[in-house]
Amino acid sequence: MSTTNPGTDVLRSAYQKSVAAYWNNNPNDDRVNLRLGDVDGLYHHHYGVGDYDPSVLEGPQDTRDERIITELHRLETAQADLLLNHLGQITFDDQVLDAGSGRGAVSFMANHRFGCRVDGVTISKYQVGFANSQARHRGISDRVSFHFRNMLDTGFETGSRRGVWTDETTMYVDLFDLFAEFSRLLKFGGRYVCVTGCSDDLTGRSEAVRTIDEHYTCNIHPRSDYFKALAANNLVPITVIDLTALTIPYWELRANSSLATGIEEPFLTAYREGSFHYLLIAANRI
Ligand code: GPP
Ligand code: MG
Repeated sequence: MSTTNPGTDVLRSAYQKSVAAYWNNNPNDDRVNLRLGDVDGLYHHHYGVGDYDPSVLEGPQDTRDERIITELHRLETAQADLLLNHLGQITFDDQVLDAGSGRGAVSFMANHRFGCRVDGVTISKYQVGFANSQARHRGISDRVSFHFRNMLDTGFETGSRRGVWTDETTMYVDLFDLFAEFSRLLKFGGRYVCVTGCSDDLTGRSEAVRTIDEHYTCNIHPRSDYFKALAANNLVPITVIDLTALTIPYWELRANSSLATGIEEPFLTAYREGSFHYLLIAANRI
C-alpha cells in the first residue's frame, strides 16, 4: 500500500522548490535537449558515452550542426541503452521505476525493450506533462505513466518493483534517504541501476565540480557516499563501471558545437584532472 498520499507535500523544502523551479523553467531555457530530442522523439536529460564519428566535424558547414546534434543524440541514447543493459531480467509482467524521469526517454526505451510497466516520478510538473503527452502520442499511456511525486517518498507499493534506476538524478537528494526508499520498493533480488557523476574522495570538491553544482542547482556527492548508502540499505553493488573515459568524447564534441551551454569546459576539466568521475553502479536488493 502507499506510504503517503503522494499527491500532497511533494516539495518539502526550499531546496526542493528551487530544483523544481529550475526544471520547470526548461521550456524557456533549454538550449540543447529539445534540439537533440527532435532527432527521433526521445528527449534525454543525461549525457553520452562512446566515441563520436569524427567525420561529423567535416563536410558542408551549413549542415555541420545537424550532424553534430544527431551524433550527440546517438551517444546519449547509447548511455541509456547501457543503463538498461544492467537492469537484469525484466519481463512484460514486471513493474519498474524511473526515479527522476525528466522528459521520459529512458522510460520509453525500457518499455520498448522489455514490454514492462513503467512509472516515472519527477518533482517538475512541466516534465510530468511533457512525458505523459509523449506517452499518449506513442499510444502507451496504459503501460508508461509519469507522476508528480518525490523520489524520496514515491507512495508506490512496498516490494512492487523488479527494477529501479536513476539516470543523473541522485545529485539532487540525500543518498541514504533515496536508497532507503528504493530498498523498500524493490523485490528481493530486484536490481537498482545508477548512472551518476560523483566527486573524487581524495581531491575533494574541486572548483570545476562546484561550478557544475551551481549550473544545475545540484549537490554532487563524493563517490564513497554511494557505496555507504547502498550498503546501509541492503543494496549490494554487482557491477561498477567507471565511464569517465567513455564520456569525455561526448563533451569534446558538445564543446565543438553551436549548442554548447558553457558547462562543457568544467566537465572536461573535472574529468581530466580526476576530481570527478562518471559512474554506473548496478546493485542487487538482498
Ligand atoms: C543532465 O541534464 C544533468 C543533470 C540532470 C544534472 C547534473 C548531472 C551530473 C552528472 C552532475 P540535461 O540533459 O538537462 O543537461 P544539459 O541541458 O546541459 O544537456
Ligand atoms: Mg542534455
